[in-house]
Amino acid sequence: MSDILCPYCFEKVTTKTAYFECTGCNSKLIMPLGVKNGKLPKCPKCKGSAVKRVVLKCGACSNELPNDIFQYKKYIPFSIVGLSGSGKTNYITTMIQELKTSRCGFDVSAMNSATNNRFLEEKNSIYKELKPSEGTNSGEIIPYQWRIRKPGKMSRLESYCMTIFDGAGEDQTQMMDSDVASYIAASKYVIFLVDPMSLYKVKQTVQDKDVLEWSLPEGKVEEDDDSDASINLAQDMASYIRQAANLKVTRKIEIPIAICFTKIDLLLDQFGQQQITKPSPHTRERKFKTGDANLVNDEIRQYLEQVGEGPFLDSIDMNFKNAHFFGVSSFGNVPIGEKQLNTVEPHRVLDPLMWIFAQEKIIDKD
Ligand SMILES: Nc1nc2c(ncn2[C@@H]2O[C@H](COP(=O)(O)OP(=O)(O)O)[C@@H](O)[C@H]2O)c(=O)[nH]1
Ligand SMILES: [Mg+2]
Ligand SMILES: [Zn+2]
Ligand SMILES: [Zn+2]
Repeated sequence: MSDILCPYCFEKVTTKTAYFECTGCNSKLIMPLGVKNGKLPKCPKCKGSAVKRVVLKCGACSNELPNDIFQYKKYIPFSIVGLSGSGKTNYITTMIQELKTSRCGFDVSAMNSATNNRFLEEKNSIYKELKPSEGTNSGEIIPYQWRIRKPGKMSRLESYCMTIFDGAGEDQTQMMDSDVASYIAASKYVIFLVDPMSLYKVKQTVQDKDVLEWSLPEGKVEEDDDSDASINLAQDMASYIRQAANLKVTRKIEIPIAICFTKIDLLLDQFGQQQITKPSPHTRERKFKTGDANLVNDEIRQYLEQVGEGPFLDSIDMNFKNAHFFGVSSFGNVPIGEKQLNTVEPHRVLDPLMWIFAQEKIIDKD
C-alpha cells in the first residue's frame, strides 16, 4: 500500500496516527483501527438510543477521513494540475463521469458526500444543462476523493482510491505556500493540463473566433502576440514541478508527466483522419493500447512542429525525461454559444488515466 496523504493537511495517514471519534460525546476511542474487516467500532460511553456515528479522523489536523481509507489495495498517487482556465474543472468532471460509465468494468464512487455533491452539481451543468461548469474560484482547492473497484481474482473486489485536487496549479506564484505542493511531491505521475490556445501559433490556426472566445475564460481573448509565451509555459511547468517535488534545476524531471492538451475539439479538423480524431480504444478494449497512445503522442508532436511551436517542444524535452502528450476534449464538440454546449461526447478524456492505470498494473496493456 502506498502512503496515504490526508487531503486536508497532506500529512501521512497511518493506522497509528488516525483515530476514531464518537460524534455523540466527541470522545476519542482508544482502540485499534478496524483495518481488516472495516467495521466501525461503537462508542462505549454512548449506549442505547444515544449511540451515535463514529468517524475516522486525521491525527494531524482532525479532519474527517473516509472510514474505509485503510482497506484499499492501492492509493493511486497522481495529481492533475493546470493554470487557471486550462479546463481542469470540466475535465475532472467528465473524466470521472466517463470512468463511471466506461466499459472498463470499474465501479466508481465518491468517498464522501462533499465529493459527491460537488460532482453531481458539475455533472448536471455539463451533461443536462449543456453549460460548461463554472467551476472553482481561482485559489480554491477542493479535494475530491474517489474509490474505484474492479472485479479481481476469485470473486474478490480490488479497491483503489484516489484524491484529485481541483484548482491545483492555478497560481504558480503561490506554489511555495501551497500545501498541495506536498501532494505533488508525493505523486508518482502528474497530469498537466494545457490549454492549446495558450500556445500562440496554435491559437492562430483557429479560424472561428466566436468558438475561440466561448472556449476561453471570460476576458481572455486579447491577441497577445507573444511568441515566447510557449517557451515560458514549458519552463513554468517544469519549475512548478521542480518546486513542488524539490528537484534540482540541473536535472531533467523523471516523474512521468502526461502533457494533456485540453479543448482538442478546437483543433481536430486539422488532424484529418489521424488516430487522435478516433474514439479512444483503451476503454473499449479494456486494456491500454500502447500503439494508439504512441501514435497520438507522435501526431501531437508533429502538429506542434508544423505550426511553429517547435521551441515549445524543445523546451519540454529539455526539462522532462518522461513526457507523454495527450489530446482530450471534455465536451467532444466545440461550443455553440457563450456558455452553451453542443451535445456532450467527451473525447479521449480517460486516456491519461488509463496510461497511469496501466503503469500501476490496474489494467493490462499491450
Ligand atoms: N472548446 C472547449 N472549451 C473548453 C473545454 N473544457 C473547458 N473549456 C472552456 O475553458 C474554460 C475554462 O474551463 P475550466 O474547466 O473552468 O478551467 P479551470 O479554470 O482550469 O478549472 C471554460 O470557458 C470552458 O468552457 C473543452 O473541452 N472544449
Ligand atoms: Mg476550475
Ligand atoms: Zn460517544
Ligand atoms: Zn490531516
